Amino acid sequence: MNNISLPIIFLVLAVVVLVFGFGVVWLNRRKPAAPVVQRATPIAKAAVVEEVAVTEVVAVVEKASVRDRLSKARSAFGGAVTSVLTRSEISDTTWDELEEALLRADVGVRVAQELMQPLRARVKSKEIVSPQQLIDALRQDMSAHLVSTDRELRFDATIEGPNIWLMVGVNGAGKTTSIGKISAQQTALGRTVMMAAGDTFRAAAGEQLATWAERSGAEIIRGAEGGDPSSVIFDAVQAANARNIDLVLADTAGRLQSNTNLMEELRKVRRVAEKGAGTVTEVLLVIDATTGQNGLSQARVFAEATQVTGVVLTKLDGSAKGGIVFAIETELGIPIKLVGLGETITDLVAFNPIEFVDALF
Ligand SMILES: Nc1nc2c(ncn2[C@@H]2O[C@H](COP(=O)(O)OP(=O)(O)O)[C@@H](O)[C@H]2O)c(=O)[nH]1
Ligand SMILES: [Mg+2]
Repeated sequence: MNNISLPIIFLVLAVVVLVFGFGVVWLNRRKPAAPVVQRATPIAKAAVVEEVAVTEVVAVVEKASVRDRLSKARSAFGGAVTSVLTRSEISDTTWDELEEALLRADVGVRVAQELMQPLRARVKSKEIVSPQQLIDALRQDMSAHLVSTDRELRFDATIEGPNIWLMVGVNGAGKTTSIGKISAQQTALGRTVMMAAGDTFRAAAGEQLATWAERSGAEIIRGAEGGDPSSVIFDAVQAANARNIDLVLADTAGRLQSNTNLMEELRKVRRVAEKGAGTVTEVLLVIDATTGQNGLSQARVFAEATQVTGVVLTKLDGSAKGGIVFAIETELGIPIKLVGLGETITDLVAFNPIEFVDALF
């Protein structure tokens, strides 16, 4: 062996080791995704047979993602928390930073005050002395603000005819997408679902809903473009009743909330929906979390018109303004029932306040 070939052998060995190393890393990163992808499909096609398995998969997907998906909300709020914790004592700056972070997260002025005032008192009385104690107390108080609400989706198996869940909200909030996700979850629970394409304002809305019906294994009734939304929903309820279907998920149009006609139309939709065999057991207001405090004024208008029973807060994955949760629950007393964390069929989870608050810190 001469002097030149030895370094070359080392070089070749180094390359082999590197390639092998990258290969192992690459394979490991691919592996966890595989079972989810393979088993996501049966939600639609064999819901009853795969009932348990599918529910499990959905649960796994949820668990893994909530904290990750809230990274944007955390980056807005967590920066202040870190800054408070790096100081050795609680100062004026501490209060300023926390209050600013709460307002930036869009909890609203009232809730920010409700959170800050008791903490100031506890610091004054020396019950709380360190920044760490202050942050821990804030986290607890934030969770406490959100407890004792009934977040269960109301499904009454004892009523005659199908349960009707109405989806309301402004355009683009995520109504149609959320119906698709809810349908998949309810189908996985063993319930049969009929969708009602009550957004007759645009033809594309019916198409979009039909795609979700197919994906989630639901049936669908559609009306003509520009047709009367109430009659589409009425027809869907009648059809569901005739076929013994458990649940009607009714989509509605959502032009701007300042449009009073929309509110009248929604009142009518609700009235007509119950004229036949079914009962409206949920009116879910869909709010886009990225709209912040604006979502609160929407909630007010819709709640007055339609007796909203719960909120679906969508796009929390892309929002730094998750604090709207506090404003909606404390100022309007409407429970957040579901949160949207992305655009795919599994990206909707039951709202868990403790998990939510923890994800902000
Ligand atoms: N990132 C994200 N996008 C969402 C979520 N929910 C809905 N969207 C998207 O928001 C847009 C509007 O949704 P759509 O259901 O058509 O709203 P609608 O007008 O209220 O029916 C679509 O592009 C959806 O994919 C969510 O939870 N996260
Ligand atoms: Mg829609």
